[in-house]
Amino acid sequence: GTPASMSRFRGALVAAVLGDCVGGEFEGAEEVPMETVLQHLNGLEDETKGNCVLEYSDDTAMTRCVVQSLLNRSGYDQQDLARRFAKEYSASPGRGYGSGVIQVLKKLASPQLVDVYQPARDQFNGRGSFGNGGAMRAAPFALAFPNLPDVKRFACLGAMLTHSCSLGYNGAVLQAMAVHLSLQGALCLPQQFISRLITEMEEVEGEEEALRDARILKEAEKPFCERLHRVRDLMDRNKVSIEEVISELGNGIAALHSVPTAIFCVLHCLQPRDYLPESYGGLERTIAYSLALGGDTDTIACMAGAIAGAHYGVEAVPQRWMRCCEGAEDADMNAARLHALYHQT
Ligand code: 8NA
Ligand code: MG
Ligand code: MG
Repeated sequence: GTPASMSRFRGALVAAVLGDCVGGEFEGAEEVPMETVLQHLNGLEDETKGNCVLEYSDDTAMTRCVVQSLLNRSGYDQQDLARRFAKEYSASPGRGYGSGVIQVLKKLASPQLVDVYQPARDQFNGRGSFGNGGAMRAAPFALAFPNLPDVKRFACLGAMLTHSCSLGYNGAVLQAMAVHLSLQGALCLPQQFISRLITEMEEVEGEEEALRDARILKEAEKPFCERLHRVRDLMDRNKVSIEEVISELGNGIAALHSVPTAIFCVLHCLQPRDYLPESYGGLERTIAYSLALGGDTDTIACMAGAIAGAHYGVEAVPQRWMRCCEGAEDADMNAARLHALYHQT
């Protein structure tokens, strides 16, 4: 498709929901044989299976808040978004939220709250969360703002409502940038795509807070850059085992151990792989591969889905899979509205 086409917007938002709903089955599992993944995905083809049988989790619940807020406010409004997160959590607390973030969501509900970023700063003895909860809901920022500086700035602020550690919010910046570039067609040149992300993150992680947080947590000087270099090394290799991907990139709930992993899943699945069905297109390969890594499967598949969906477009999303996922229809409609906002601003 052409850069920033409607199909790419719809693909990004719908495939993110799919990744979350389909990935929920394996969340937290240590080992997920590919055979089990393919069985699960085959089951979605069953005509007798009811519509929306796979429920979405916190990833989609919070993404929907971001989408609704951006649309209703025609841009980023921290008060409005904070209120929506709090309201969504109190209406459906059982969506599988991270154990720490729940405290933030409860505090955000208080009408006395003056600074909406304060509850996030109080997390983990003032260090803030480095979980992937900011990154999992970052895609809509890339679908609302056409300019990269806006995408980076608002993805960062939107994440800081719950994640004040730079290893948390910079994961959101990276994820939003990956969706932004994919939307422009940048995945047609995978080497340039990853190089561009590294260049951008060099700057982002050169900020004082980022350097300080990395030091405190005993990570590399620029942790996301280091991981992206590993992504580049892995993509240059012909054969890579699942075990190597997990040990090099991770599959956990930290943004650092999941956002570069999601990006790798997309890049690795640009070509057919002999352990994936020949009938699968790139989007199906990406989702299947993300699930086979185990760990935080719903979130890794959700983030990989958003990036891949922006590349392949909505035509690549299997209708049968979409039918099974709660919230996929809504995502499709909202993507069209975000497309209008993006092209108007
Ligand atoms: P969060 O902010 O509670 O972070 C998630 C977890 O990361 C926390 O509960 C801590 O265990 C750990 N953590 C984060 N920051 C720190 C820190 N500074 N020091 C020590 N530990 C820290 O919630 P979130 O919104 O980031 O979480 C998102 C994830 O939780 C998503 O995967 C989502 O699907 C959900 N989830 C994941 C699992 C799983 O097993 N992978 C299970 C249920 C829910
Ligand atoms: Mg989840
Ligand atoms: Mg998860």
